[in-house]
Amino acid sequence: MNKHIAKHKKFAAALLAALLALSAVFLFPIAVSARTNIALGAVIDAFCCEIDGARAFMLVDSDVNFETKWQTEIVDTSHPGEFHWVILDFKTEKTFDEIRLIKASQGIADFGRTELNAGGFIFEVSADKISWHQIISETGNGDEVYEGSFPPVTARYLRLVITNPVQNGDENGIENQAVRLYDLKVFEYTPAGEDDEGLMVNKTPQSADTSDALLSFVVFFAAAAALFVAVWYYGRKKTS
Ligand SMILES: [Ca+2]
Repeated sequence: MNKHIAKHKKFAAALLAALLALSAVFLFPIAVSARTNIALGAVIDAFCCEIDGARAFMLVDSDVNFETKWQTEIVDTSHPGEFHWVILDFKTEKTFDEIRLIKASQGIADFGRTELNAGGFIFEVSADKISWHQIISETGNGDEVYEGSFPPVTARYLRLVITNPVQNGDENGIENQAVRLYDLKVFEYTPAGEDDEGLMVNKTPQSADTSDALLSFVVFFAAAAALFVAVWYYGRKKTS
């Protein structure tokens, strides 16, 4: 066999393997992000507090570019000493196991201002809005996008309590600062092995996640095309 052809065959096989590996890396987040965000269909049942133009419901509107946020007063004189909180009502019992919270520094108006990111917060679930069961409790959390997973829970109501609205605030909430949160996603539990079926039947709008997935696709194909052209050009130069 021609030495050049054999060499190219080997190279093509290696390239194919590399592309497959890249596909796995880029396609995996797409499969994950296609999970149903039940916060999108939920309503804000009650809250404390909000300001004009940054209402509590804007926390769960799933706006693609993180332009809308839930913001509270800096000093809340109407509720002295009280933490800020929101209650989501899924309207029926839902089973979920993951939460994603987009904090201030990821939003359009507060972009990069990490000092405004909530450092302390609690998530609780309830069937009746009377007795609450804590599923997440964070203090001193420095994430710009917080992702929390937990064993699947089934509940109709989810309460988010902000114990420290900023990075350097008082964990007891005494030093009352403004809450600034752009988005909250709650992912419905998908039993293992049913992912593919879930993808097929999931018709819930997933605006932000779908655009992320699309971007991943575009980046992947651009990178693959660039790599292919570079290899082709290199091979051509070598054989000529
Ligand atoms: Ca929003």
